[in-house]
Amino acid sequence: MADAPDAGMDAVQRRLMFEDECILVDESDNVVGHESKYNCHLWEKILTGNMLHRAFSVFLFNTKYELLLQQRSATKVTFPLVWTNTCCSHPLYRESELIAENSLGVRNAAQRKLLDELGIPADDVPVDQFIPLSRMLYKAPSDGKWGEHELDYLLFIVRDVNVHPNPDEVADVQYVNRDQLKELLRKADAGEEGLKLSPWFRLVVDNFLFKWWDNVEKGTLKEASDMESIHKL
Ligand code: DMA
Ligand code: MN
Repeated sequence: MADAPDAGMDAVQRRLMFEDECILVDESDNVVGHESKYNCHLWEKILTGNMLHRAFSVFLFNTKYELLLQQRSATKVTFPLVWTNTCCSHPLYRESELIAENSLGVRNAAQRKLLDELGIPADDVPVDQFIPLSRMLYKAPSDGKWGEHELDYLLFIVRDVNVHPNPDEVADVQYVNRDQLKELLRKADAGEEGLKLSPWFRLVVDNFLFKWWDNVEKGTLKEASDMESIHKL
């Protein structure tokens, strides 16, 4: 018999897989239910059932306008060891993270996970400082058993913060300027040093990031925000 999908799963990640209850949405981002993180990320279920769920991706810049990247830990069930934007996760099916107004639920979740994954104190990332820029819908396989199908809120924040990565979540971190990111993209494309980028980070890089980086530098992120659109990528 084939192994169960969770055979050999890291204990910390297993707990999150069964305790975290994700928010199921339709393609217009209306809440239609809830489902365990485990079921939401099983590729077989993604392909057959409706496991589209709400997610967020934080892009944190310091005041030198460098972007903080993280490398996911080796124990992450989906996309281990890939380099990606500052922090990604899911708002959970709970009152504080379901608040739709001004994406407050998602911003509350972002503050929670920046502390959990990167040890960034909540005071360093006040919820009113996150600027939701847009939403994107995408599907991506991780390996044979796991993947993503998400409606992802893209949140930007410009702050100098204290960072203490949690080794259960994060293998490494680095700040990059535009040229350093371009060099990482080149290496990933060339397959150099085994460097891999997450599919959702790559979608944001290819479709939006450098344009929005201009807005970061000019202090015009709010003007760039478009929360009416959902980009199907
Ligand atoms: C899921 O991130 C969200 C996106 C945008 C890919 P994740 O796998 O890091 O979630 P978690 O940190 O909750 O494990
Ligand atoms: Mn997900």
